[in-house]
Amino acid sequence: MKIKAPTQHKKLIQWVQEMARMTRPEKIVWIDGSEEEKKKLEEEAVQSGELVRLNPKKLPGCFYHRSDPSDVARSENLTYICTQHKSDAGPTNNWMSPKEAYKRARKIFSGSMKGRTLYVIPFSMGPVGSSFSKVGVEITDSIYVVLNMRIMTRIGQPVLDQLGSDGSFTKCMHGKADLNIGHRLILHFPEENTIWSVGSGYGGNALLGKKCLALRIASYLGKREEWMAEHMLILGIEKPNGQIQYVAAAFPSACGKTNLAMLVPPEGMKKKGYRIWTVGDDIAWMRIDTDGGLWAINPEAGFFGVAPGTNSKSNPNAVLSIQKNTIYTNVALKPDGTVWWEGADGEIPEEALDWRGKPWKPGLVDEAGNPLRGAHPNSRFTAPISQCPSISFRLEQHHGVPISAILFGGRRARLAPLVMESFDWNHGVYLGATVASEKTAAAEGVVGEVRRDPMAMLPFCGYHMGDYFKHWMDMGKKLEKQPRIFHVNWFRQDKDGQYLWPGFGENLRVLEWVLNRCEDKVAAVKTSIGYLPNPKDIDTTGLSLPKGALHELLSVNIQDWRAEQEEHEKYFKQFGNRLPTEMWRECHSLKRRLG
Ligand code: GTP
Ligand code: SPV
Ligand code: MN
Repeated sequence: MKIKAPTQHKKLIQWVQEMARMTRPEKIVWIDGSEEEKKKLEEEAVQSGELVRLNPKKLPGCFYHRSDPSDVARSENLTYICTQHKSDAGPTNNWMSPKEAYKRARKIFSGSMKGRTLYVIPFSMGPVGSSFSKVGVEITDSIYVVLNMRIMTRIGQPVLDQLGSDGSFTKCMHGKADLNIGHRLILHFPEENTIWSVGSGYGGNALLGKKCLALRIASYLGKREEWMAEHMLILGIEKPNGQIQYVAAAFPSACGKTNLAMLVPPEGMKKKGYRIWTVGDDIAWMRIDTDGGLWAINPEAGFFGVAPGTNSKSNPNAVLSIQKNTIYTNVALKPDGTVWWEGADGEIPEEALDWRGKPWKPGLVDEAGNPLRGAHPNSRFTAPISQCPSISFRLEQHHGVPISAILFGGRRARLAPLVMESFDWNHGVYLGATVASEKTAAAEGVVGEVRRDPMAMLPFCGYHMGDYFKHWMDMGKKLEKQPRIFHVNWFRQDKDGQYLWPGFGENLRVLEWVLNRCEDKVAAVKTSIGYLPNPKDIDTTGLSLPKGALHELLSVNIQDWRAEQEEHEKYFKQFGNRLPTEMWRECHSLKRRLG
């Protein structure tokens, strides 16, 4: 197929031709990123039923999409790292040889775009032209993907201009094929800077700039080029004295990054003078600058956030961000052309269409007697970060923001205290490496199961996890000004299964302690697992915690931690001699401290 292309980049044109030969589309469209193009695509998707236009008075510029019921979360068991040597993918990734991977995917891709349009989306992760940024080009046959990429990344002609005639880019090949789970593969070729994803239309499987490029491929590049690609939110905390300090935090999927990134300070802390600036809610790219400190950008331009539980109380800034120009996926659709999900503002609708398109009303149950949900638990909104009231004025700065503290955390009903500080960088890396969390709906599988999720990167690290830990240790050595590392847990429960900590905006109370520690303003209690706060140093003014809750939140049960340490040891064994010795040292020191 001869193609007309708005670029002189020979390799790019050749690649598009090659992919078109394989998939046989009816036509090829280069995405320029213009408003007219957006309107046209929206119109076409509404005509075909791929999108529903929502009530233009109540939700202007908003659209609704349902993905296939078997395609509503990341498919981790169909996600592969395809390196020449199996050992380079490590024990925590699925591996396939590049040869086998291309062969299998080519079979599915072959002729799969017949009668469809092939879109070419040039995109930049990070501000166009920043030395931090990376360019990708995604090919897709999904308008939904184009419109989502338009929100989530910077796309179109400026990116092609930046690429010039021979700039390097990540080849991101995506096709829906027949959306059959048996014909689904999400393949990464870090050694060839290439991604092939076929058979899924769901976010993390199909918006290839996000997890595939910005984490799996980028983590590999980061190791090679001495920087870090992490599953982290970034937020600025403006203190009463007007100074803003930036914190990056890694929590597993659906464990509170979006919420923390745009939290609203509780009344008392607002009065004290605290204010929050949102830089990013999911991904951080970090590098060491000439000042010897760690600097971060958010490579994304939008939020792909969890809808259920989002309301004006839990996350007012998210609610304000999604009133216009937002794509809603797999939530419930109300008769008035607006949307609803479990835990949304307002009344529960008397009737709606659920995330599968079936008539729904409150009180329906499935065969097992469980309540039927209107929205899928992993239903999402896609909204431009520019619509967030707390957006940081430094978002577009090519330099990023300096990071003072790094937080790790997961969902732990027991064991992990509300907050603790590591003894030093290496111990902090250990806290990150041993993060465990109860599984959420963001990935297919059994919800609630506890699994280890090192640095919240288990599904996203593009190479051997042991080498990844080593990279963290090495970065620590190179940093003259190391951020302090902390571990937090907003999800500890009492005997009756009630959360002990109110969470959400109140988490700023914990962040205040974190910043005070960074500035050596408060002392801490040295325990066998790390530095814990003196209860009096967590500001609980205006908070009505159940009696004894703070004490319990900050308690360390030595018996339980001994058992936990044994689990760490077992977990680490799988990494063999690629686990850095420093990590074993941390593990054994913990054992010694626990006595
Ligand atoms: P991904 O987009 O999947 O990476 O997830 P995320 O880490 O951004 O998760 P998000 O902030 O969307 O939170 C997901 C769920 O956690 C929602 O149901 C929230 O209501 C809940 N949640 C967030 N913060 C807190 C908290 O501080 N306490 C409690 N109890 N729940 C929280
Ligand atoms: C996550 O699962 O961590 C997400 C959503 O942020 S997805 O883009 O599907 O990966
Ligand atoms: Mn995520």
